Amino acid sequence: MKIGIVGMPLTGKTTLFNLLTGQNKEVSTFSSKGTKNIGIAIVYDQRVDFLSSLFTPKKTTYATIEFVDIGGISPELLQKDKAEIFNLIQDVDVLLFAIRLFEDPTVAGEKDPVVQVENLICELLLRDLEVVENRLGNLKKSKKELTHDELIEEEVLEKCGQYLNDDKFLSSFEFTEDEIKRISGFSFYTLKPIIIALNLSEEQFRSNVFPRKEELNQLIKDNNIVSINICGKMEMEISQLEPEERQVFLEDLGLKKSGIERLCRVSYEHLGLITFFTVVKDEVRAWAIKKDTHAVKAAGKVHSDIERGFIRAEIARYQDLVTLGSMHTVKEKGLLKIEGKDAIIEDGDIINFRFNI
Ligand SMILES: Nc1nc2c(ncn2[C@@H]2O[C@H](COP(=O)(O)OP(=O)(O)OP(=O)(O)O)[C@@H](O)[C@H]2O)c(=O)[nH]1
Ligand SMILES: [Mg+2]
Repeated sequence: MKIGIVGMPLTGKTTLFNLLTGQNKEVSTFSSKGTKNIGIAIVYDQRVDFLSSLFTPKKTTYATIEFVDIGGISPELLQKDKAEIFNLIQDVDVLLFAIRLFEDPTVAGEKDPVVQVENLICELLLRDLEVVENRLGNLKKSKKELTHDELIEEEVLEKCGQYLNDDKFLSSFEFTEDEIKRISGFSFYTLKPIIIALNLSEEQFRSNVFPRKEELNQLIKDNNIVSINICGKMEMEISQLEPEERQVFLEDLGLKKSGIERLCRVSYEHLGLITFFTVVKDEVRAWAIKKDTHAVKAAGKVHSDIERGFIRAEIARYQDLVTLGSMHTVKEKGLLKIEGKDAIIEDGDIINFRFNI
């Protein structure tokens, strides 16, 4: 999964990036127009640790999330610069809005959180509308007669244009499967799920009291967004401490879990993701997939060859393994299921794919 961190200038995007990835990129009181930071965060999962202690593999691989941190987006930017910034996050699966609530007179930038959210929403709508209009313009200009496919594409894009002109996200509409296929190549931003990180000062974070809370909650609800509170600066500093020290400082902030663990939980829930595990070739590994995925598609996540040559999936439940203590006993008790292509994968399934190519 790939998450793009977007926000207006100086809202704490790079601070958030650092706290999520444990990196130490420069944060400054000057706007950093041209940046692009990329980092990987591990999706910590205690079940992986258990499997690893049981199977003692050579390698243990947690699921990961890739983060992209970009320069701030503001109405004052030139169209060309905006387009450049947006291009950097065209292929992300999720948009993470960094919304600033902390107050600091030495840091310039938009202070009103509602204005920040509305601004970003507006930019996303404009971007998508521009893509729609460009493509429609090209189709209309075409000297050749439009093919059957192009005519359908035109129709779908006109529908998209109407939604966007009404200030509505494309994600709020029920497209048919065929329509989704036809527009998937455009990487529309308003089709991407959004998570908001409210970047609070320590005091706001501790009290959970901050300006425009009601209006923010309404905006979040109206646009099918979820939000998470962070205490950017403080949490970034904590994430850079030695692991033993981290927990003490987090608990002092009233937190059980780190920023990345909280964000993972929220994003897995919001995106409807679950985890399955594989134990092969001396590697224990966690994989994230959408709920209700079929076994053959889960196989494809591991390797396209396994999907192509899929024979069956042998599935054990994580909880059964914990209770019984070994794969051997799970099998003995008849709890190892042999499933075909269409079996629905559940959270915590430990899968051995049988395939032939
Ligand atoms: N007081 C306070 N300052 C913060 C917090 N988060 C970020 N800052 C400060 O705000 C300034 C900008 O932070 P960055 O993380 O660089 O912000 P950004 O959104 O990446 O900025 P650009 O990339 O320039 O748009 C820095 O001086 C940070 O130290 C916070 O939670 N509290
Ligand atoms: Mg930055």
